[in-house]
Amino acid sequence: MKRTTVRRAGVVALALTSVMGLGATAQADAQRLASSCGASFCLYEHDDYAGVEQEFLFTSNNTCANVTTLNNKASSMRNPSAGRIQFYNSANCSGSYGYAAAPRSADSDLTNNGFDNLTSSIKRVSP
Ligand SMILES: [Ca+2]
Ligand SMILES: [Ca+2]
Repeated sequence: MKRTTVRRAGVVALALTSVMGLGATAQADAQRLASSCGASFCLYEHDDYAGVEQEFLFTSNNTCANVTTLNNKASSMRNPSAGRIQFYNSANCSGSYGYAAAPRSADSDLTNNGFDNLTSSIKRVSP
C-alpha cells in the first residue's frame, strides 16, 4: 500500500513538471511575438531579441539617435527599415561606426560583430 502511494506521488510530480515546462515555452513564444519590431529599428537587451526592447523611429536619413534604456546593453537587433543603420560606441554618433546593419535585416547576436553591449548611438543612412 505504501509503495503504491509513493509511486503515484512520483507520477503526479512528473506531470506537474511537464505542464510547467510547456507553460514557460508558451510564455517565451508570446513574449517574442509581442516584441516584434513595429518601428524603424529595434534593439534588444539580450540575444535572440529577448529582454528589454528599445524602438527607434527615423523619419529621414543621416539622423542620429542616442540609445538610452539599452545604452551599452544591446545584444541583438531588428532593422525592418529600408535604410542602413550604423552603430556607434559613443553618444551622438561621434567617431567612426563599429557595425552597420543592412536594410531589412536582423541579427540575433551582436557578439560576432564585436558589438555586444557597446552601442551608445545609431544613425540611419542611405543604403
Ligand atoms: Ca546585453
Ligand atoms: Ca558605448
